[in-house]
Amino acid sequence: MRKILFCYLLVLLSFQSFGKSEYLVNDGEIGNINDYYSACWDFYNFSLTDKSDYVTEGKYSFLTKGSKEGYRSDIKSPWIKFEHGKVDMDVTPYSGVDEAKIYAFFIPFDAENKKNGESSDYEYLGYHNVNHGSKNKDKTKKADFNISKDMEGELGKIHLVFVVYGDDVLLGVDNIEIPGAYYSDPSSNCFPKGEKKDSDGDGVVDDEDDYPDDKYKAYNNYLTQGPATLMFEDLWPAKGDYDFNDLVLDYEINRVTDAGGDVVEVLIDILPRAAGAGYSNGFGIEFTGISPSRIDKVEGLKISSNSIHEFMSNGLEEGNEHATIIAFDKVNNVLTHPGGGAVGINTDPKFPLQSGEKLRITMYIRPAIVTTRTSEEGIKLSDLTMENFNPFLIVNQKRGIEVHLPGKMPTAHVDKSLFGTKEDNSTGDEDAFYRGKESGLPWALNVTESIPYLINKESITKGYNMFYKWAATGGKDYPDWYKDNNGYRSGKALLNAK
Ligand SMILES: [Ca+2]
Ligand SMILES: [Ca+2]
Ligand SMILES: [Ca+2]
Ligand SMILES: [Ca+2]
Repeated sequence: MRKILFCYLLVLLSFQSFGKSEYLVNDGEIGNINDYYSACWDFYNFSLTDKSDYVTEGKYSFLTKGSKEGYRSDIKSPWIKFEHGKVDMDVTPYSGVDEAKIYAFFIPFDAENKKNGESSDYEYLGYHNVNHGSKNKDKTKKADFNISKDMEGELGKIHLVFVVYGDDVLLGVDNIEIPGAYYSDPSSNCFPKGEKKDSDGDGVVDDEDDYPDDKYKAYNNYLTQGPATLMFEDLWPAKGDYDFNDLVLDYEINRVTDAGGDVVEVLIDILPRAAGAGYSNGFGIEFTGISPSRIDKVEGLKISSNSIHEFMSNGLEEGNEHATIIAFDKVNNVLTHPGGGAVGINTDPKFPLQSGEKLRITMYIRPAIVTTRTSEEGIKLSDLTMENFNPFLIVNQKRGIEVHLPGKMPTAHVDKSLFGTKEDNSTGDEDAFYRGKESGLPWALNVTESIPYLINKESITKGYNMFYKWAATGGKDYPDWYKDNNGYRSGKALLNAK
């Protein structure tokens, strides 16, 4: 708004040259005091009048009041690059004004003051006393203040303080002239041109700060460009029907960093889309490498009162080496079964699609602690990449049965006796975990964009024609198997609840 307005104000604001010097002039003739605010002037206890009895010159003048005890009003200029000369104005004390004192100050720019840029180191420029005088009719007087040679080129504002004495009286002000060039940027909170405002003082200017009013947060850092899809097969270590829809969810992870680059919050958005399962499954995420003690608290989990999980006071699951959240312990907490004998939720097109409950889980990171005895590094973005993202399914309320992405390690709660049984080929070699004996096929998929999933009992190879080639080559061929490229998908086998 300010920007648009300013374009036309630039035309209206007069800049005048007297000889060598340039002057910023305010004669009130824009006619609306709000437009002056928009152009970075400040007025306190002033109005703009067009009542001819109180207009000094032109159609408009600024007007303030007086009182017996003295009535205070102020005018503050925009930022100005000063030139040598005089701050000058017309002052009209109307009938009854005993005395009007005008004090002028120079406010230098202070880049350290990110709130408004004004230095507290005012410079007093002088003082004028005008009065109505018993004989004079309402006569306009000049008040001027010297801008010395050594102030030339300085960036600052002029602050005028008026104290008007007289019972119920009025004082007019017009034709304020200040030697120098207009230097405010109305599109940047009226900061000087080229100087940026940093409202919360965290060292990141407002324009670049995703949290301009929160000094503890500065940037959003998304793990993926838009939502990504996770799909699970829950009969591990058996192969199962391979429809990968026993749990389907979309997720988005935002790692919020402060100005120093430390992660302060992890925001995990989860949209449950389908649960084509007879089992009551749960879903968790381990942040590999992040110690549970580094988490201050976790909010937004959907946990049943009779949960099989135990939790630490900060909300993480108890007993893990790495920080682990249980987003929901039962899929029914976030997706409602349609009833009517449907197998699962949102995998049978004959039943109405249910909308899943969106979860926003916030994991607050404890600030790094640096004392004389210990020095703890902050958690950086590089500590929270896809490498550290270890989501998993907890199968049918059995804590020991976890299904992870291929090559990811289980949590401390896993029942190790299941590894290497049935189709599972998990061995001592980390990369072999959660890969099948046949062609290394996985039980969980993480696709960094949101994709459709399979109708109940349709193998993923029926919906995604390149899937098998991708999986059987260990990901070498068709790394883009999930894309909607020509010949890649068979729509008949796919559903897309969101
Ligand atoms: Ca005027
Ligand atoms: Ca900031
Ligand atoms: Ca901030
Ligand atoms: Ca299945």
